[in-house]
Amino acid sequence: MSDTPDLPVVERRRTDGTPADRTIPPAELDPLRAPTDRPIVIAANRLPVMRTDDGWSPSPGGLVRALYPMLRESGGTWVGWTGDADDAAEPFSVEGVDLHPVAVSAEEMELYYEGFSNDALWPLYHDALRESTYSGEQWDAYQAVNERFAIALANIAPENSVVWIHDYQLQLVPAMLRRQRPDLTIGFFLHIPFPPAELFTRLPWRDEIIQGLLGCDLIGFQRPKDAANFQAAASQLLDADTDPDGTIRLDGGTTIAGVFPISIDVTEVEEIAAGRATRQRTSQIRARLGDPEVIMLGVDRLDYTKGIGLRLKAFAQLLEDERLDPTRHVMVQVATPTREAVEHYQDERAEIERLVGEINGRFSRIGLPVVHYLYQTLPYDELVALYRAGDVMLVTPFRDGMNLVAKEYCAAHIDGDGVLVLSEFAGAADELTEAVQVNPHDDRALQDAIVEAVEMHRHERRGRMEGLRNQIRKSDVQGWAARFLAALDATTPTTTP
Ligand code: ADQ
Repeated sequence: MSDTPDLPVVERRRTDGTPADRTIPPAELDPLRAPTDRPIVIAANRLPVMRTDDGWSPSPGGLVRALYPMLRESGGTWVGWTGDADDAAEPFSVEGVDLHPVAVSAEEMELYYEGFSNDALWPLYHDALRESTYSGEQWDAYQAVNERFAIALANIAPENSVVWIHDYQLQLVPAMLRRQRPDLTIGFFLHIPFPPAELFTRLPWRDEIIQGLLGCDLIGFQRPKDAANFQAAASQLLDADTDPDGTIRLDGGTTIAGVFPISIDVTEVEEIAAGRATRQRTSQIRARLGDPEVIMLGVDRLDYTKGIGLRLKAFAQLLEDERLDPTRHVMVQVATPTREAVEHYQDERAEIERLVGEINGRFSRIGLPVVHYLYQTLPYDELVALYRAGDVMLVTPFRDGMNLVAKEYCAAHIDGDGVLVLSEFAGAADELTEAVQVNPHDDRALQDAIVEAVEMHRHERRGRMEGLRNQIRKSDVQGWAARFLAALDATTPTTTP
């Protein structure tokens, strides 16, 4: 776990982005200690562990690394699904943290997870980039699984403990839990955007979702705009009272909508990046790519929100127009397999693979493809070596809650070089203002941004990267978790809605 000496004051912000008056002094936010004396219980769709040959081990990733030590210290528990259908495992413990599995059947996996969560909510919450499927059967499964999580939490959360629920799969749990356990302090963090009311109101079960979330004392969002959208929906749909400081009042209950932009484990990435094995691997990657002048890099889950196809088209157009040269400029696109059972994802993969084939067919030379495409999940140290090898990182989502890849790239560039091209529609754009920011819907602007990044003078590149790295160092994932939990601890439990 990383140390964060300059941990900022808690970011309980107003919905317009300015800090609210209720702040937690930095002294209370030691990231090595749990920021509350009360036991912490986390609920997320997935448990933070993976099956290995010897049993279970903690999953990789900054979020798990940030929360695990806090849970261990507070004697807390993590409630979630193992990821396997019909897996009714008994509670167990991994590295001192109690884990409480919630069973999800194969049918529920299809209806609650692939269906309602990933084929109704996910596209709707991302600017309705794809048509959502609204099905009563999927909604019933979503309610049933949320109820199961709420019952599990009600049974295991110690009296007056702090419960922190994560993400769009579990939005009904707060109110369901509040009804059973008014003694608990309940928080929720939404990792993805909250849509504007014009879009959100399309959802047939819009009132139920807002009521579900208003069971919380504190809801954390990535960006001020997400918190403002939620407040607007609560006011418009349920006639809730809302204050500019994020307070929402309804039926005697009070919920705060706050802004807590998530981050990464900066120290971990820097340590991997500085290792000798990574340096060697970075040189090897460059050599394998034919020692090009500029390596452009994309790293994403293969999701239609991430703008991968658009980026490939921009690259192809630049080659076509001879603004880029296939003998000097190459692109590496790593795409993690994800949600492969959902049709929109199958279509997206087919389109990306068609584009890669088309571009390579046209511009590659024997033994030297111009686009190197990996449809694989890579080990983290390999990813960091790739980040280091990347001269220009292309992060061009149409809409993204935050985008951790943008932050990981900057943290990995301990050499102080490299250029980040970043979509204005990623949450990270609020903080990473030294990136070359672009509207990815504007194809010419995207092409110009890529050329600007490729041709940027070394002095400017280094100046911008310094700014980006300073920004990221100011707020890592440990600080994020500590700020959220401290703010949650400071709230007063609401009354039953
Ligand atoms: P995601 O949509 O999954 O997360 P992102 O924030 O970019 O998006 O995180 C992806 C993570 O996966 C990164 O940590 C990255 O290292 C890893 N990854 C990507 N491709 C990989 C590959 N090929 N091999 C191995 N690892 C890979 C959701 C929201 C985001 C929000 C996060 C956290 O959609 O907007 O930033 O949650 O809140």
